[in-house]
Amino acid sequence: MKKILITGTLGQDGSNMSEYLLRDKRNKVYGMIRRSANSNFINCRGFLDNPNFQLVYGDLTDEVSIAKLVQEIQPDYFINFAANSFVGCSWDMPLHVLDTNTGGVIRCLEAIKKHQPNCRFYSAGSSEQFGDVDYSPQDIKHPMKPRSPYGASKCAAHHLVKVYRDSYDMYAVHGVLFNHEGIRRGEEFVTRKISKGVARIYDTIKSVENWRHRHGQAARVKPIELGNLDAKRDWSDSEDFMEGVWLMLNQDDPKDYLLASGETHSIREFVEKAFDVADFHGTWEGEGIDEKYIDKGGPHEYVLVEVNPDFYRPAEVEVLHGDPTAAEKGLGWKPKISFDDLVMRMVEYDIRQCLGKNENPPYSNS
Ligand code: F7E
Repeated sequence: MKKILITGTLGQDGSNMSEYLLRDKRNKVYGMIRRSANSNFINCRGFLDNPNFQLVYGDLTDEVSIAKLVQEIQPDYFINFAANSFVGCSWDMPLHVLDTNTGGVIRCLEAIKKHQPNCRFYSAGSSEQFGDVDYSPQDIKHPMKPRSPYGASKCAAHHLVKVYRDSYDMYAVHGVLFNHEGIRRGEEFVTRKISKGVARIYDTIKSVENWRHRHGQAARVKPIELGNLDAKRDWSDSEDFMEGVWLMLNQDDPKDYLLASGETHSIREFVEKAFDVADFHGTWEGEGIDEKYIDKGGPHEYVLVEVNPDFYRPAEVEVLHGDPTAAEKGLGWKPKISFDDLVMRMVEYDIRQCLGKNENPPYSNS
């Protein structure tokens, strides 16, 4: 049996990776979680009782816990998805971001070096490393020009993985992953904020409209408040990336790759697609902080989105657009889920949740 230690198990990537690996009965997955008074297990409900899955406690900021896990489990693979991953708040707690995202990687590498040197290590990198980009699409050789404490922490982790690989002959890779989303995504990230907002508005308008038909009144809609609508991101479905990460861990020789869809779309486009799925069709009106997305198609006019400068960042990464051809050639990896399908899947799932279906977010990629 292959023993795989995964951190960040409760999050989108950790839960998707656990589920991806548990489909092979020869894998035993140890999912690391931090001790918390109110952990949210919703992403893991589908596999918590799988006999090949075991929850273990640890914390990236506590080297004792990381070393103990590696010593006791003797994993064949160590996949580090835990991070302080929200770019927006990385200016508010830069030291914690650095301690978790960079110090945490050193703690993992040190534990492996000391207790299980044959273990293969995956470090989760980010397109935020490229930051203020020089050219598009970006490839793995693009210079690191981070624009946030988060981006800087991932750049440092990238360098450290290479240093340990070269210095100690370890199998350690750092995958540079562009934005990846899905129905397990946290609500602080813009895609899930939009898909949940669309579902909430859909639910409000549709339920009131049934009533309204009798009374002729409009629903009271709270618009989705967003920051920079012009930023562009290269979005994929997280489930697609799990295969790419696993392939990166199973090369003959360790090599870093970039995973991306190869397309870029603005926040504005994501908003339009998401509302299309719910059959609302707005138009953009106004400029800057006065810009709004308004649906005038029905008997009532609804403001669906408005700008709130509180969501602007101190420094923005304006455009990210990845070139996945190296991963296709070197790993035989290609994304399967299109941008349109990703948006549709997220909005439809969130609408079902609003309608009271209360299903666990399923893992569907096969
Ligand atoms: O922002 C803009 C915001 O927070 C995307 C993480 O997984 O991907 C993610 O980082 C864009 C930015 O993701 C809102 O200014 C506008 O330009 O969804 P996000 P991110 O910062 O790209 C990378 C690859 C990672 O590694 C990270 O861990 O959307 N934006 N209005 C907004 N963003 C948020 N969150 N909320 C807004 O209201």
